[in-house]
Amino acid sequence: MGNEPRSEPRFIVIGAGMSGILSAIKLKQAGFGDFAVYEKGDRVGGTWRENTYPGLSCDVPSHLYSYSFDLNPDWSHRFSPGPEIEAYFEDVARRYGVDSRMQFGKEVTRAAFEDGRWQLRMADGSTDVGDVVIAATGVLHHPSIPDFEGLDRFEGAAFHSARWDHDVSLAGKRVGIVGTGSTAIQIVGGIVDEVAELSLFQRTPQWVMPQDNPAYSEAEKTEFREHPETLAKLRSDIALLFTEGFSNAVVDADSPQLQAIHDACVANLEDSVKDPELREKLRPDYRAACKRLIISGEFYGAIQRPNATVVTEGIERIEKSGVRTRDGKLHELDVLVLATGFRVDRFMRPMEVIGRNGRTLEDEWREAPSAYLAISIPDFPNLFMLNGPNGPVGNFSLIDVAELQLAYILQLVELVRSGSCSEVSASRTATDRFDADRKQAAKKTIWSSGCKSWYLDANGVPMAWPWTFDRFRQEMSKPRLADFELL
Ligand code: N01
Repeated sequence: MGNEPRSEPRFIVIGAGMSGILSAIKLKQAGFGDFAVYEKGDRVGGTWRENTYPGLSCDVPSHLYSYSFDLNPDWSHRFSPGPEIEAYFEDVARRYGVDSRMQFGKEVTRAAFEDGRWQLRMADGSTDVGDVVIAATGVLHHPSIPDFEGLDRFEGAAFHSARWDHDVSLAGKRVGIVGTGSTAIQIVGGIVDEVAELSLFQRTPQWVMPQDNPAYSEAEKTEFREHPETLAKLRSDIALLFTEGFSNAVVDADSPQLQAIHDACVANLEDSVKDPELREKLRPDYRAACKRLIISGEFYGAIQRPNATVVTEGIERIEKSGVRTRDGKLHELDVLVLATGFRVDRFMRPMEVIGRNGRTLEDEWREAPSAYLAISIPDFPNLFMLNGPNGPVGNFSLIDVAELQLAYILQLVELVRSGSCSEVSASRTATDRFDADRKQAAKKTIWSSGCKSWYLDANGVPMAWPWTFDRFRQEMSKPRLADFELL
């Protein structure tokens, strides 16, 4: 305490996706002029830059999946396609003048807290020093590639869904898709009409929530443009529906809303899938929303096309001409798409992060990644995460989550700027208490109701925020300084 005011702390933002762009805009608006944004890719956009697969869209309504300070009257659909979302982020970064502050092709490989400042090193050998680091590094970022025997011997084209190879034409091809997560389900709808044969390799069936995706008319867009209050009201109406109908439901497995979601999914399956054998193949044996709920008005129609097949036999190995399943059958393929998800426990890693007294993030997260209120880690001062572990990743629009988190972080940083302290990090006691409380609360969530999903950590404990979104909003409104170590 009693430090010199740091009128100009230097910020380093890592990542130029949705939350990195947000950070740059908000830092600029708060008068923090000294910051750099490092991005390993060649442009902004994060997940929307990396995912380009056919059928890509966002399963959060577009008017909710937008920055609160930059609503977009021009969204084409209730759930707009991926390229439109990517264009929105590029446009926001340009209009707010932060794209010029971003350095691309700069992968941060090491961040170490030494002599009261963060020393950064990039893959190209360059370095930088900052007082505050904001890790806007994303969650669903590192592809998870199964170690199928023989994958490297496949003679067709094989790629992960987040590394789509657009040089490979799918027209008239036999295409296999491994996985039945949100990604695979969107891809099925995106390619079934183009390919000759589509085989969906399903390890676990999914509940599918039906959803219309109407286009906004030109008249509606004009109305939104001319009357921003209409647009703001639409957003808050959607937010309320989302909060009450979904966010509050997933954290209370006994809630009537969750039962309503389950019933809607069962009815969707019963009403949409005609062939009883296929219907049973597609029927999960766990509750809806235990895994990330699939939102799709297209999947059941697409998978019932004559050229589509659901393969439920496990994958034995990959051979040069296709996938051999455990029943001995060879499924001959020209293209194999691995829609097998992401390594969600990585967060900032593989970046080497070293906190106070040489403590590494690997040490800190040996058991599982965790962070006080999803933001701060003891002994990693002035390092803050956006959409870090234990946040509401499965509950709400991640844009709202990041906006609330950033406003909270800026309140902490204000302590550094004013000279109240020079180092801020969550205390060990508060972090342990938060961890114990969230693990206890997680027992009541739908994610603990008996299925395997990416929400669970290596010990089978849901990592996501286990309380209501209102509680998250409340927590983010003002830091409880007693929970921080201020030096
Ligand atoms: O990944 P996933 P995803 N053999 O982890 C299967 C977001 N998202 O990319 O269920 C056979 O959900 C695995 O099987 P199982 C959204 O939050 C958002 O689809 O573990 N199969 C599963 O079916 C989503 O939840 C949008 O038995 C294997 C699939 O691969 C998150 O991204 C759009 C296997 C992986 O599913 C991740 O979705 C798309 C193996 N060895 C995605 N390994 C939006 O709309 C894995 N699988 C915003």
